[in-house]
Amino acid sequence: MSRLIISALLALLVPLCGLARPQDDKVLKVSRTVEGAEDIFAAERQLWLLKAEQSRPELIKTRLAPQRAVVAVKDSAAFQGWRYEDAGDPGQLLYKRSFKQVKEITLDFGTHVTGYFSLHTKVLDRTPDAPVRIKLMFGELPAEMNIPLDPWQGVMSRGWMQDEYLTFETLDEYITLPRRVAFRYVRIELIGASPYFDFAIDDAFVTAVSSVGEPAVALSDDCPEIIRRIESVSNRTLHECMQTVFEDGPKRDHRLWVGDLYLQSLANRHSFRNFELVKRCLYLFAGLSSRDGLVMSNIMEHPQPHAQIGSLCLTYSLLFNSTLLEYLKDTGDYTTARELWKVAERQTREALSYVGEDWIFDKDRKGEYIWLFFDWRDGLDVDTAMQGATIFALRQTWELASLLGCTDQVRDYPAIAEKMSRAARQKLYDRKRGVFLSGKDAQLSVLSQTWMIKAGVLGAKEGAAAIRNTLSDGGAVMPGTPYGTHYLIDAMLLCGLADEAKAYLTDYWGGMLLKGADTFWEAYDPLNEYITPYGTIAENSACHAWSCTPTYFIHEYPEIFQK
Ligand code: RAM
Repeated sequence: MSRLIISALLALLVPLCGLARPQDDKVLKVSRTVEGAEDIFAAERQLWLLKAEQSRPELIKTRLAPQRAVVAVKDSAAFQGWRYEDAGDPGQLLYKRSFKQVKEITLDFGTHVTGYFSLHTKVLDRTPDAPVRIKLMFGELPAEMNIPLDPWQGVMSRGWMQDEYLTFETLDEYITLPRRVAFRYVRIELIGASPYFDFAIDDAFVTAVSSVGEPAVALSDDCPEIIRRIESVSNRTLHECMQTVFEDGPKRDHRLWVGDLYLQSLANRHSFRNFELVKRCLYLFAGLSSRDGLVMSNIMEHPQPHAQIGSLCLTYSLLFNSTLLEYLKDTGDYTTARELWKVAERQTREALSYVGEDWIFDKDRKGEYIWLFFDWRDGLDVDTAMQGATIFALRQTWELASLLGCTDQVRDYPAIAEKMSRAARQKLYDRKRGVFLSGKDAQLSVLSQTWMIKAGVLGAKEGAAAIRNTLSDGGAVMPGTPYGTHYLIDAMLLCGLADEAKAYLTDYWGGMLLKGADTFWEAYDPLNEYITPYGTIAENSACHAWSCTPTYFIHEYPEIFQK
């Protein structure tokens, strides 16, 4: 199929799904040519990468067995149309039987696991005279396991799907799949075996990996049950994403993103408290920043740590500063914060280069596209949110400088933040409606309000009104992911909307629980189960870093959530 036809199909598909496509032309156009530019951190890079390496954790390995065998049931009342029913004990249904008779079986590990899958074969009768081939399909959710994958509808690689063929040249031994998989269910199908001998699959397990074990923080005894369950699933989500970096998702994309890291570091404070891993990630971002000093949006670790070429996202670069600030508050590690201060200062300086004489952030100021990510919701206008995010970054960077005693380097930040706030109120705030609007079409969105509240442009009273006015307006653009929803809860709490924040969090994340979540999802809209930024729900990640933050809210505000 030609690229043109694929694009046309996607253009039709995406509005139905309600989320924008992450790998569309805009994102790929972000690449800037800075090869010729002076490498401003040339003197420090290697040391930063060495420090990152020194903080690399050993993974904890745990052997886990499947809990039961299951059968798939197509059911329009189930989440995304599929559910599993209990079929019995794998010991009876699989390990003791000829696999030539079993032919196909699905095993359920009872919860989300990330690791290396092994199985053992045993000759039951006569001599193996030919290789055996099986197909494995790993999945996080029932629908992903059961909807047809081909012809492929996804906008990202078909390679992310966790289906694999295994060929046994010899039997009576263990074989381990080299690929790390993230799943709850695995389907094993017989593809080919010789008629002249028989065999069984008489053991199956996963060697689960994570850099953390159990959470180090407990809930109060009288904490409501629903909050307890939400906290536990949030912690499981974070546990699975905490590998040798904070990954965004162990199924997809297996990598470190700045925006995800910021939220993970907040949740980590109240769960696993592994600050060494946060430190490693900060040094990786610093060491792998562009030659002109910008923090790249994401980093892959293998074969050696490297940033995704050209993938720059200014909203994420700025969150490097907030992550560093929170890290310093959590650890008191002034050495790291002092070393990385110059990286932080470089990010806000970049944002300021987009601020016009009218003190408004202008994404078109340099005549080239910049990626400003706030959520995957299709059609979201980000102009006003970016004004807020810039002011927030200036204030956070000022706070960092104050702690480090180097405010002289950013002396003008408080005044600029004030001027930008005043300009925002004059130009972007609709006083009559009591809300911020965004872009040429004066779009009303939740995220415009939340970022203005985070920036301190709206105080508690006006902020609370802006949130209520927006949520009660049926036409407002809502976040389509737990990432955007995190900032809504955050803003509600900043404005004193404690009851609303608790109700919203319980409803949103509790809604995923009701639909069967063992870990929280990358994309979720209570009104649309099929929401996806990727053209197919099969490509969504069902254990996604940025959805783990209820654990942060629940512990950061115990008097609100744990009573
Ligand atoms: C997706 C990933 C990741 C996120 C980026 C912006 O590709 O889910 O978590 O940070 O988008």
